[in-house]
Amino acid sequence: MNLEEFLANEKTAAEGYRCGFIAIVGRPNVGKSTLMNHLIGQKISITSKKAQTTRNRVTGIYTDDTAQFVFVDTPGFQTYHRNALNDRLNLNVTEAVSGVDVIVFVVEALRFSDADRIVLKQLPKNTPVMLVVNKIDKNKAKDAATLDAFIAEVMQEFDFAGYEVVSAKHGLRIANLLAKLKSYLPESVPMYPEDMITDKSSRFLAAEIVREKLFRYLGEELPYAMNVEVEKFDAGEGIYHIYVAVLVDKENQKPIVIGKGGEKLKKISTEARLDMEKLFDCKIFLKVWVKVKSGWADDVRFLNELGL
Ligand SMILES: Nc1nc2c(ncn2[C@@H]2O[C@H](COP(=O)(O)OP(=O)(O)OP(=O)(O)O)[C@@H](O)[C@H]2O)c(=O)[nH]1
Ligand SMILES: [Mg+2]
Repeated sequence: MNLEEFLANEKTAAEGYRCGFIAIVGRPNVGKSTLMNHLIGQKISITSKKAQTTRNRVTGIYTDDTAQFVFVDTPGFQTYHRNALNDRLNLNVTEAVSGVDVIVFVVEALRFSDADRIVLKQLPKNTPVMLVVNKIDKNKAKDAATLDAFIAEVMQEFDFAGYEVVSAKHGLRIANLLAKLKSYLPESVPMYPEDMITDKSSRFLAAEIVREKLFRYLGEELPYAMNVEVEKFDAGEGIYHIYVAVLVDKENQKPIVIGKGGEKLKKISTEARLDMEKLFDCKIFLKVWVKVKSGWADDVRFLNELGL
């Protein structure tokens, strides 16, 4: 940083610029990743109809003239099926909430259950928690009295700092939520460059995009038994060459991913390539293939290698 930039930063701090961390937590499938993508205005965290789409913490950064918001999207807290992968996911959540300035606890409108309660129990006592009721676009949530009664009920469950209602998917009331969250951020100069939207590498984002397509185009159970490894990532001038292996647990899962005449795999890789072209803003050469690696979800050493 040169002197001029340093002085400019000093000035913004003096004028009450804010910057801080916000963790987004909640049970699987309430819309945490969709919400983060809309809060930062870019799709960097993958989403799907299936629970437990998010496996890693993903940081999304939103910067405007008055504040920098550093969001941490977390995996949905897993309350059953114990294995090394799920233990790791839960650890990711508890680590992500420690040391943030404010926590966004997401629930689905008109749905509150023990799975939500268990997440609340994991939260630290000394950090403000904002209740965010998502999916207010759903038909039953459109009745104001019903929604108000639901909010009053959930507010009893925890000492929330406040609440907001949103529809992440339709981008409704996102600005209101941002304004409320801003008041919890400490005065500080921005921590990241203003054009930075995530601290994750392009390599990680590429793997996530392929994983999203597996979640979207394969049956109910299979995506959970899979992972994705980027074997080569060449960021060339105007074109990236990306080589991705899909790891399945058993030999008989391989043909399901590949599909008849390779159709399924082709669809997955075409969709992934289009998303990558949008995100990286350049041409993409993408090769995806399937590899068998048994027992990976219970192999702690392998989870470390994958950075999970
Ligand atoms: N109708 C409606 N659907 C939504 C809304 N927000 C998210 N969804 C849908 O809910 C599903 C789950 O969304 P995700 O963002 O993947 O949920 P998540 O909480 O990150 O899920 P995990 O990462 O699996 O814990 C997807 O099908 C979304 O399209 C919303 O505001 N309205
Ligand atoms: Mg998610």
